Amino acid sequence: MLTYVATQNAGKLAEMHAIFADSDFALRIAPDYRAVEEGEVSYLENARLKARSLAHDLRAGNQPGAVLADDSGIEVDALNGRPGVLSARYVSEFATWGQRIARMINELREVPEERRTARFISVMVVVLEDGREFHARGEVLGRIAESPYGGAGFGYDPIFIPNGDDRTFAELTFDEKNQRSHRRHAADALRRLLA
Ligand code: ITT
Repeated sequence: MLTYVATQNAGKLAEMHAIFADSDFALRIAPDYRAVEEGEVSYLENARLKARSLAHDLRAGNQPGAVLADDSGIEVDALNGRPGVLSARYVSEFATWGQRIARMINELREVPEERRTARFISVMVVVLEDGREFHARGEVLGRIAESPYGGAGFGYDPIFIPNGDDRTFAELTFDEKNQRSHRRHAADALRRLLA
């Protein structure tokens, strides 16, 4: 099924390509995808906004194809679940990743290891060609490192250590991250739903 991905995040796009590689979804980039104004309420609402916006533009141009969107974030227990839905806007929409990671490490500087628990969440929405929509959620539990490690991945990967490992997501290989990430779990759930 020809499926356009509604994202401007190259890291996400690469992961989604790999995760859906052996599925019925033939993912394509959507060169005309324009970022939408995201809300502050839920991942689902934001993923729907992205998917519906691109689906609308494709239909307006008489282009066939389904649309897939991901909205994701990191929730830190010691920060009462922040930054969550606002993860891309933590510090500010225009901050660098160095600044966001430095702020998070600073916010958690007094927090001992056992209370540095966190989770990554991904909610994916697919809009099929006939307009039907499906969504699924995935999460991965872990904790926030005391300093950044590793050069792979993107975003918060250098400070997220998944449970069962002592390496950050940025120290895992691309394939290792894709086998256990929130995005993998959301994609698997979506595929089960559509099967
Ligand atoms: P699109 O909306 O265009 O897809 P975005 O980067 O704005 O791209 P989100 O609105 O879903 O994406 O924001 C998610 C934020 O959480 C963003 O800052 C990501 O870098 C971060 N994030 C999500 N998944 C991540 C992952 O696997 N590793 C590291 N950071 C991640």
